[in-house]
Amino acid sequence: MHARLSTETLPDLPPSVVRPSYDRAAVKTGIVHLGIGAFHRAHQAVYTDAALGAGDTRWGILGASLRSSDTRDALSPQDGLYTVSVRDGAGERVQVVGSVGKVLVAPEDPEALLQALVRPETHIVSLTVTEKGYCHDPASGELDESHPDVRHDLAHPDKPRSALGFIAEALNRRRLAGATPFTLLSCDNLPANGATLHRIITRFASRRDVDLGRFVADTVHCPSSMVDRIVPATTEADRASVAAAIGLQDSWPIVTEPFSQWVVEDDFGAGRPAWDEAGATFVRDVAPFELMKLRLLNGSHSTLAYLGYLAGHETVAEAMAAPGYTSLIRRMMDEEITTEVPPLAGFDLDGYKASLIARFQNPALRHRTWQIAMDGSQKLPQRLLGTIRGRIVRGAPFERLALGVAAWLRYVTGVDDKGAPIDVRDPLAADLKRRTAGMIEAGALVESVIGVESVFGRDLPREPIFRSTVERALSLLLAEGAAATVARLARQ
Ligand code: CS2
Repeated sequence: MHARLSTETLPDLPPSVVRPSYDRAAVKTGIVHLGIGAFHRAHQAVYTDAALGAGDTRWGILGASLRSSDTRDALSPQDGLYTVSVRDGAGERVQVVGSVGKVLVAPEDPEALLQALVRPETHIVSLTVTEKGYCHDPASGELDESHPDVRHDLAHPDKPRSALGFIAEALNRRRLAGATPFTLLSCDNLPANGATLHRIITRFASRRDVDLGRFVADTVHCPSSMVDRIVPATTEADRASVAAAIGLQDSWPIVTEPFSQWVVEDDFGAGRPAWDEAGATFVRDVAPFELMKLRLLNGSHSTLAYLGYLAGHETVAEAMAAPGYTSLIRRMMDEEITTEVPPLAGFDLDGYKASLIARFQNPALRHRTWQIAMDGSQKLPQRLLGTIRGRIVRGAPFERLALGVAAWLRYVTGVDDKGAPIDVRDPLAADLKRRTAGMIEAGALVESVIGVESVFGRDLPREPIFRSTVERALSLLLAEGAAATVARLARQ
């Protein structure tokens, strides 16, 4: 049995393992991060670790979980230290990251998190709370005022549950104390994530109090950012291999790919770390990068997840190796998505698409299709449906994109191609189950599911070409299964 990774055992790491080069005891907490999951720990925390290493010690991270205690339970005995194992077919690079200090569990003690948010040294509040954490309507991008957490947090402002409730209460306390607000940095895969967060939090705050609403609207900076790194959930096998690599036990290491990208709108009200020195790109307008990434990477990812899962492929790399899948994705990108991605001067789009294919094929990552399939109702609008809208306006075909949508529809019926039940995780799972119960015919299924306005809006159900193309794809999936449908499309 190995000793546990911690400040005390840090010197015992083998020399090949990269570790914090700075004095962690001298680091101040400048960032509170809401939603401290694997993605944050493989991405922003790594950039921040490098910025701390460059000498600016104002930017330590205090992490907060809005739901469960497992990250805190794993990291506290390790003084916040954890391992990042970067893997591809060529090998592994291992790093111990030190930018995260304390982790709070919001439901255990909401007041402790509020106090951390109110401290004047907290200059940035960043978020990875996933799409559903914004309590919004994915099709319109507006606050969902009927959301149970929104209602709860408006009724109990000092005992919030949602990210919005914590942020609004903290901003209110700062406002009443005459202090400046913090910058709010969304790192979730939402289109125009900064502007979207600004709109939602302003609406939420003005529902609490008109003056607070005005304060938020006028003074809070919400830069947009495009985040990219593939980070599968950690497995027991990962824990064992990381322990072997570092000679210490780490309860929650992170496994990820070599690729990492962060494009951030340079609009911080109260300073920021030198994340650019660690490889982040600061730009005036993130929108073209965001659209490119959401549509090409995430659109393909979701399509692979549903078509892969239905056919029995456990991981993305496994699906990519099955007949027709790689060709389907490549042609979907080239023939149906590229026209709907804004041009970026001097950017090598072909190289980008080729690198996506290679990343999906990374044999060293076990990225489960089931993991990506989660929360489809929150993901489809920005990943596939916006692209389809563009194709419809152009009068151009979108068979493969429609197959992605049909595969989601097939997935949420809750039974796979072999008749086995699917554990569908989605905030709308119960509604989707009701809508699909007992239906076996493509036309009826499409009719019923595209009526979900928060996913499809009001416009798509009225487009005959949308209906008929999704219905055709779904008929094939129902009659032949995902594997045969993908193989058939590859031949066409
Ligand atoms: C994935 C993303 O789970 C998912 O929905 O598509 O988490 C994806 O791996 C990241 O956006 C990559 O940057």
